[in-house]
Amino acid sequence: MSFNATDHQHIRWNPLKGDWVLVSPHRMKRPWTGQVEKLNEQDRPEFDPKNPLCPGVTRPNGDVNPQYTSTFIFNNDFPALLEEVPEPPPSDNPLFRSAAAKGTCKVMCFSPKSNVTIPIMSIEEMRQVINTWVEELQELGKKFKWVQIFENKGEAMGCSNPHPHCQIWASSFLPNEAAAKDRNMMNYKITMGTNLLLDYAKQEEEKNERIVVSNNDWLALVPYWAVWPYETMIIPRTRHILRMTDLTDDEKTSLADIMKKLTTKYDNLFECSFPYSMGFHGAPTGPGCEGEDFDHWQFHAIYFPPLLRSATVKKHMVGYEMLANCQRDLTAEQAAERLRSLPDTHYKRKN
Ligand code: H2U
Repeated sequence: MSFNATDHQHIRWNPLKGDWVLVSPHRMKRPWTGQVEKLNEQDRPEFDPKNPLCPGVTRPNGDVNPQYTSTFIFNNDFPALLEEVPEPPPSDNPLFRSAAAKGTCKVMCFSPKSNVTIPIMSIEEMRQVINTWVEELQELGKKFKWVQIFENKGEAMGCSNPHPHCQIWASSFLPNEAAAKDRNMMNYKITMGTNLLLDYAKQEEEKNERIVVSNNDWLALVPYWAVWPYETMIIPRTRHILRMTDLTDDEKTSLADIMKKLTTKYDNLFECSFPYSMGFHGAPTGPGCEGEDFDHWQFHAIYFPPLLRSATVKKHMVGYEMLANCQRDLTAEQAAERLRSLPDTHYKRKN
């Protein structure tokens, strides 16, 4: 019997994180005895006077939101990172190490309307979101080593508020995910002499097995090493781009376009507002970053959606994943094919 990736289990290497994922496609053939439900999604009102993210509303801390008409950004009222805090003393035992952690946390609303999401926002509205991200990255990047933009969408991802928003956490230290990517992209550059994600984009375009959608500047694909069933990445097609702040005007517009296209496919998969955590990774920032060589970096976006079989059945990262190794049943190629074959028009706009 010869090996076939859609029938035979194997492990796949994630060169960005430097770890393996177990792929067990034969399990897709097992009968499913659990429930498969459709979500009864309620249409949300455009404005909710009790929602602390809406325009004109008084937040629990007493601050009144402006009557904003596009994006709105404010300091998180419950920040995980503060700027002015005492530093821990030097560790005197390798088993009990700690280090200083300073930073700031912001919340950013994408729109004044509570009932919109990225797939149903216009390109112009998304462009404004990207412009605000760039402004924040420029500002916070002067001071902090890492600026993490992330969107938690949907209750399944623990999102506390349905109003379209993201968070921005800037830190004085390189978080684990960023540090692993930095290390692995640097090692690749040293060994191969080229940029990991630029090489990867070229290969993916040639193979054309895992691409979901693309445009002039970007590829949205299920990475070869995906862990979550419908995990995707958005990567530049051919240009070497260190950070979101380096995008041209055209690239910002095409980024808005590809984000809208990808999230439309996501919503169409189970005809629900598809939950996910997503965010952007680019070269580290902070004082002195201009003098450092970050050529091994390439700007990209990552989407981690939890859903597996329906609008309500999600994949749980438990048991073997927590104790041994991440594992998936559906192959990355099957997930890409499934997403690719979905309509480009949002299911709510069908008629
Ligand atoms: P999610 O993105 O996970 O839903 O979190 C929303 C954030 O908004 C959360 O970090 C902040 C919470 O602290 N928030 C405020 O800063 N002020 C509020 O009045 C409501 C929520």
